[in-house]
Amino acid sequence: MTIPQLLLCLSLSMLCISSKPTEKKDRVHHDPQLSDKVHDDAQNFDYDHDAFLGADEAKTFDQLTPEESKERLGMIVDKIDTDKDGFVTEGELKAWIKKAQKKYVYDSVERQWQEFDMNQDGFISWDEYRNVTYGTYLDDPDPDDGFNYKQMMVRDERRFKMADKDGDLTATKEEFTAFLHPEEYDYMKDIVVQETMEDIDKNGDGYIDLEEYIGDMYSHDGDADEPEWVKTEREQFVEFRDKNRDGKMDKEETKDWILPSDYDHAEAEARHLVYESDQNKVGTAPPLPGGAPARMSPSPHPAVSAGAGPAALDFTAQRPSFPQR
Ligand SMILES: [Ca+2]
Ligand SMILES: [Ca+2]
Ligand SMILES: [Ca+2]
Ligand SMILES: [Ca+2]
Repeated sequence: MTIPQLLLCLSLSMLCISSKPTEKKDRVHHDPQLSDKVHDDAQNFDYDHDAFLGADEAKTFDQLTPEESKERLGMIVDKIDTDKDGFVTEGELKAWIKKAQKKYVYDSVERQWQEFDMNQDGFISWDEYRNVTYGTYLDDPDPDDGFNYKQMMVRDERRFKMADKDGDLTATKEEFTAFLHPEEYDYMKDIVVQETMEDIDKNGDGYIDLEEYIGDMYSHDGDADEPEWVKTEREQFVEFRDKNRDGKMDKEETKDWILPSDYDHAEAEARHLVYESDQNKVGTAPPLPGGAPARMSPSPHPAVSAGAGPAALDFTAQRPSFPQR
């Protein structure tokens, strides 16, 4: 897909994201929503802007003049085209939307990085992490809460070593991200399952039975009757969680529960945009002789300018009279 095509078809894009019901205590790791805005293009394009830019960046765009918006958006589209061949592939688009979707992960790592990298060498060693997090306890172990801290430290060390791919007991930024957000990394999924099972498996037999499962999300507190949602959870356990019907959840069953293979919104959106652009055939640049893709015009792209239609990504478009954020 060419860049002008992308910009035009973004204007026609509809992101179909269904909101999930919130549960009392959710152990399940879902991908974050692409936006928390209501998606109704008839009102405004806030939803699409969030999905494409991330909420913070989209907010920034609201403050810009039309000229500034055009320039910024042009630069962003250039960035999506990572191999700089003038075409945006489905893969490039998906990677971009995913990055916006996961921005909170990278932001949280950035926030914590300075705090832990004591000697500022660009790495976080296990010693640095341990000293910052448990230094006070290690200096003066309090026998009353000591057990808890020790347990937490042992658990952190195990997870740190798992994230530390090359085993040098020092985390690069990538390894530290895997440590702080293990659910985002395939190679960390086993330890996410292990930690969750340890939390819930009160009798320590290595399985989660029905009472342990319910006990993790609901405490009776003397209530005679269980609320309706707890009854539903009991049914869920029997019908869906305990797949082999032996009355308890093993590792695999727990993994299917807490790390479901969610519908991939980023992939769906990327595929949708590519599909739309094939339908529209608007703004296609003729291929160069020999079939080589034509290099698109440098930013700001004409397609980003005001008046290019009710573009979802046209940050210069006149909005309907709804209150601005
Ligand atoms: Ca360091
Ligand atoms: Ca390492
Ligand atoms: Ca158990
Ligand atoms: Ca089972």
